This record gives sequence, C-alpha cells and structure tokens, in this order.
Amino acid sequence: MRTYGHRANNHPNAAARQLLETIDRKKTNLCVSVDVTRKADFLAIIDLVGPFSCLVKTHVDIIEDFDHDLIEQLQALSKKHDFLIFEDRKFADIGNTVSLQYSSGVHKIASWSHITNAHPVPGPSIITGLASVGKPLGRGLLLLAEMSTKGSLAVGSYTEEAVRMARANKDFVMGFIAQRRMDGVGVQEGGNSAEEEDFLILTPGVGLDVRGDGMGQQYRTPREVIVESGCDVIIVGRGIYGNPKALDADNVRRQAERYMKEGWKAYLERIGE
Ligand code: BMP
Repeated sequence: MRTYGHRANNHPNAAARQLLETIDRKKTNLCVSVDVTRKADFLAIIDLVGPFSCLVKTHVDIIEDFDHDLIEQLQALSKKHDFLIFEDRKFADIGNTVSLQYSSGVHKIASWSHITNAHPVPGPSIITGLASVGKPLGRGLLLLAEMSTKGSLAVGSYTEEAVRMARANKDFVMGFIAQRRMDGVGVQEGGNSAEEEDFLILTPGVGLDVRGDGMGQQYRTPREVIVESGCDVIIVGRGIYGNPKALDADNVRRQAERYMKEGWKAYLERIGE
C-alpha cells in the first residue's frame, strides 16, 4: 500500500494532490465535521481542532448567523492551521441547477471550498454542471458512492455506476464518500483494471466510544475504517465536539488529538510500519 506522500507526488487531480500533501505534511488523516448552528461555536471549534486536521468539513446551510465574515474567518483559520475546506453540500440536481447552487446564492461555495460532494443520482450531467464552475478554480469533487446510515440505498449497482461516473471524469472527481476502497468496483470482465486510478476515500461514520446515534448513523473505529476497509480519511463530528450546547474546549482539543493519533496509527499499520 503506497504512502500518502508517494500518492501526492503522482496524483493528476490538483485538489487530491493538495489534500494528500497536507496529510503527509501534518501527519494527520483526520477530517473534522463541524455541524453546529452558531457562527461563534463554529469558528471556536475549528480553531481548536485545526492543528490536528487535514480537512475541515462544513454544512454552512445550518448556520443561523451566517455572513461573509464567517467565510473570511474560516479561510484565515485554514491558512493559520494548514487545512483544506470541504463543504458537504451533497448536490443532487440537474447540471444547470447545481452549477448555480455551487457558484451563487448566499453561500457561493465554489469561491471558498476546496472540495465539495454530490450524489450520483442524476447521472453524469451533475459532474458536467459542477465541473463547469469548479474545474477552472482547481476544486475537487467527491461522489457519494456509499453512505454510513442504516438501510442506505447507495449499494450494489448504484455504487458501481458511481465509480464508473468518476472514472470517466477523473480530472474533476478526486474520490468518494464511501465505507471502503473502490479499486476494481464496477470494472467489467475483460475491462481495464483500476491500476491507473487513485481515488481518495473519505469516510464518515467514525467513532471510538459509541456505535450509533439513535438516528440511523452507524460508527466504526478508525482502525476498522483505515486498516480493514482501506479508506484514506476519517471524518469525525460529534465524537470530537460532543454536545454543542456544552462545549468544553479542553475536551474538544483532547478528542481531536485522540482521533488524529488513532487515524495515523491505523495508517502506519496499513502501510506496514
Ligand atoms: P457525526 O460524526 O457527528 O455522526 O457526523 C458525521 C458527518 O458526516 C455529518 O456531517 C454527516 O452529514 C456526514 N455524513 C455521514 O455521516 N454519512 C454519510 O454517509 C455521508 C456524510 O456526509
């Protein structure tokens, strides 16, 4: 299994290369998902977890006091702590609509988010629409090939089609939100092997202390995700910041460091070090 650094040197996709370089430089494969509704909490958590993260994942549409200053501060934190930004927008509409949702509106996601994601449900035109905005800016797209939730419909031939869509658009699609490596998935008999591809696998549904949240979320440990399933980045939300109504700064920092260490230990085990 190749190292993050080796993969960074050879990756054709600019956003993937940036993420792999950040992981290698900071020695962390942790992405923190900051799902809180107040700007002050959002920025405070990111300042605490930034040193331990390669990537910060946002849902800016849940923030009640969102404004342009939030984006400026987020960008400043991204520079201060050396992490990339991933707006988890989960686009799912026709090409024309997603291109507008990505570029315009209140949030103007493409102007500040290095990475975003989309459901493959509309077919390849969703990639065309998003690429028309994101590619000139050097952004990267993740397709949701699988989900972490109980009863997810993103399985079997749906997942295979998602991987085929990505293979046909490697210049913009950098990888997947998925629960396992996708090498060889959807490759037809006698077809080309997956040797030429290096999709990044970013995996939510990661927790060390609980196995679910009572709302369908399912958690696995960093070791299960990185070693057993061959994923590249662990995405952790509530396992790090706990209850946003009772934020405990020391504990947020401690948990971020704990997940970072577990994620990196699992990676070293995977590459045999
Ligand atoms: P938490 O670790 O608190 O369960 O948060 C997981 C985050 O990952 C949420 O922001 C959720 O929207 C996202 N997510 C997920 O949990 N499962 C998926 O399959 C895809 C996701 O984007």
